[in-house]
Amino acid sequence: MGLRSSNPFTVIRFRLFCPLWFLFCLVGCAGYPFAPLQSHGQSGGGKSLALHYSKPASDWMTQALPLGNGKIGAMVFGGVECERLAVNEKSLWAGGPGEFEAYNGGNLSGGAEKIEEIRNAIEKGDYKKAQALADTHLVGFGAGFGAYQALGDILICFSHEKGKPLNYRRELDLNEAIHKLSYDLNGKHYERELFISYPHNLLVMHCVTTADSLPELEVAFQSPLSSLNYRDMFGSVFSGKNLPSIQRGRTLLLETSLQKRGERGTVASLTIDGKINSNGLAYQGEIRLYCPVGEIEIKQKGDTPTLVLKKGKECFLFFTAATDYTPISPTYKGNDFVKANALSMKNTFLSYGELKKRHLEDYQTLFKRVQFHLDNGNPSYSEMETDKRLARFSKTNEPALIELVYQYGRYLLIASSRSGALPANLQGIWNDSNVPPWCCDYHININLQMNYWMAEATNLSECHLPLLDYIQTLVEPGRKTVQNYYGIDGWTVHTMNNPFGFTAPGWEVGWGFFPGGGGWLCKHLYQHYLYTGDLIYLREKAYPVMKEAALFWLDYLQPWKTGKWAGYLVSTPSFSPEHGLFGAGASMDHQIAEELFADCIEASSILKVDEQFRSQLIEAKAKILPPQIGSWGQLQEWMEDRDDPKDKHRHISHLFALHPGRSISVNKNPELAEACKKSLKGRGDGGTGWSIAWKINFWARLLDGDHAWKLIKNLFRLTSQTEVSVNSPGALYANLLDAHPPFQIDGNMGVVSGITEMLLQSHMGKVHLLPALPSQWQSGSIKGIKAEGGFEIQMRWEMGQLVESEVTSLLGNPLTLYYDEKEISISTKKGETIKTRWVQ
Ligand code: FUC
Repeated sequence: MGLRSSNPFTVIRFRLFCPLWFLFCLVGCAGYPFAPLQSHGQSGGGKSLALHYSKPASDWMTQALPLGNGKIGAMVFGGVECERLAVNEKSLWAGGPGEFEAYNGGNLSGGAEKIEEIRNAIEKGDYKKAQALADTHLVGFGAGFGAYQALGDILICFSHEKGKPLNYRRELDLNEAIHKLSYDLNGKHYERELFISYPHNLLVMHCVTTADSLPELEVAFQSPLSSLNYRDMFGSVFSGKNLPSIQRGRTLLLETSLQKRGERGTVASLTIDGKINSNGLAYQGEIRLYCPVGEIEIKQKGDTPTLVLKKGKECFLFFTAATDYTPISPTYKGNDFVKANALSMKNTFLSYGELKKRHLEDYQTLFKRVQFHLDNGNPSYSEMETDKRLARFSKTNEPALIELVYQYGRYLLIASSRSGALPANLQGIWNDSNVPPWCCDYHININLQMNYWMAEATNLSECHLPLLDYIQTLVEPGRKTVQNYYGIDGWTVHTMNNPFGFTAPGWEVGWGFFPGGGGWLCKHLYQHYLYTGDLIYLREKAYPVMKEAALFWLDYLQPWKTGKWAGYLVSTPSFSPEHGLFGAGASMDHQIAEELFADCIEASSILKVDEQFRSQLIEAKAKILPPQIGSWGQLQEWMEDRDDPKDKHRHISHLFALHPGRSISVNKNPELAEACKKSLKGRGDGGTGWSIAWKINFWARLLDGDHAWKLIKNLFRLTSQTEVSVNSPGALYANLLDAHPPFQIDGNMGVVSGITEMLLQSHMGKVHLLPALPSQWQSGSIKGIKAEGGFEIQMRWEMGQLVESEVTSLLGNPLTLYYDEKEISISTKKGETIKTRWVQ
């Protein structure tokens, strides 16, 4: 332990748990009144972190509010007469081997035999021939791709006496992950609380009133699982097939019982079960209603069995659901969902207080790790309805709304990505359709990765695990795919993926051809190690998968034979994601391969394994065609200088090396960073939700906070456009969900990553504090974000200047702190906190 003091800043270091008197001495010796960092506002701690509205939602996508525990999701409408809870179970997927007997992850045979011919045609410049061959041989077979399915709606209808509800408020409290609703009617007060507990795997709702009793209420379940679920994606390949429709969800009624934990009361259940007809995936959901005082009757209302509560003073509603899906090939079935539900339902015998307490402990352990406060001199309007705040943002630049959207992104990741379930899909976990946009799948040419960019940096490493586990399940099908299409070893996954191991290219080259998916996903595996330092994980889980992805690229890259690039390793065939052209040398492929090789070289040295393989990677890496600067100073998207300066395409794949990659940076290779800037300027400041979010990350990496802020302003606009469009500008809905449009959750997660990158970057081996602080954010503080190497950071800035920072070393790694051209390098001990005063 020591104290070093140097101008123009002061570093104070101490071990956690060191005696207080010693701390005082250190602070005193340094001669600075070292005020403890404060979070100033309430982000992560106070009441204002809530979305709230004065009327019920009337639209699923734009107004209802999301709750989830990673497995079960619900969109809450908050109706006074009828509450609608649109519920989801994350593994409820149509498609897979159960739907299409010959299903094999989409692989169409023949590619491997043709790959040489395709490569030769490309090298000779015969793109027409190459494309024609690819259209037949490098496409996947979409039958059995399936789609994520909506489970249904729990409808809770109250027979209120006539009257106008007053003081209505529905709110999603991010500090508690609880939906709260209250209103008055004829002088009586009514309240509902709703949450979805991860530890209990249970949706829990509590209704209470100051009236003598609740109005009679009816609970029923409606499911869309009765229509044709078969998705004819983009009208291609399998139109006209006559697949059977889904079986109607069967609803069973269980007997009411009179006991709950020895208390008086009535309990009744509705069980919904069925099979998706197309693939036989079995599902079951159970609603349980409990009232300590009152009666519950079961009625058949037409087709619909209904629970009716009479004279209840308060009531509790519980829901859980599961399917027989498992992530294991070849059947992807076998989960004992009935048993799983029975176990979850046992938790209904806990008291409401106990359920809520455990839920809060679990959620807040994750959520409250980060506190964020901004001050730009403008007031906060947290008492104003959320959509109104958003509508005014262009004028108010309201800092508290930025904090809210930031913490909402973290909330959404916690709600949609927890261990033991699939990763967050295009809509996280929420979906109201059986033919959702893009099948609500896993898109691996940007979207899935963007969902997780912020996981480690915003201290939600646990929420990263569903993705990391999922990547493991892609290796085996991904091996078959690369053998099948390219005749080589290793593994990869292309543009679109479902939970049944669809790793083949999509069924049209124009969007489906992208061999870089596997290599890109490996960034996440390695990143988890960089933040956690978990060597066992690196050795046993991450590195073997990274190595096999690198094997794929070692064979896939080809020595170019002709012209000025002769001798370089080039990706062929290649296709810059969703932008083309079908040919050779899409820069993104090269950057993915180069970074994967770099990560494998680093990882194998850390693990002290594979020396020979490492040399092979070092040699190959040096030969990969490096990024090129084109005629208008741009970073070329392809090996040929084809970029159009007027092109506004939403994918900016050729800047991968800038973000999420690390091989281009302002300090390391400024000329390439400058070229990235040109490319970005060309693409403009618009784009779909995720595209804007990516641009925020890019500008942060270019250390231009003011430009990043411009993009934030472009995203923080209120929209209600729900139709699918790749040309409409992205924005936010009234419920702050990101509008691609339509709703796509990547933009919510991507903006959190972007804001974090503006405040902290650590991908270049240094902990760079406030690398891209916009002039708008004059003062503020952030606490609990993390840097590579295992550091937890807290800092405060005023008048655009970093005032002080506290870095806690979690792993005892050496630390280099960097701010405004000042650098401090020190060794650290595990648990030690380094306080630095940056302003005299
Ligand atoms: C990619 C994007 C689209 C959309 C889809 C889900 O293909 O090009 O804009 O986000 O994923």
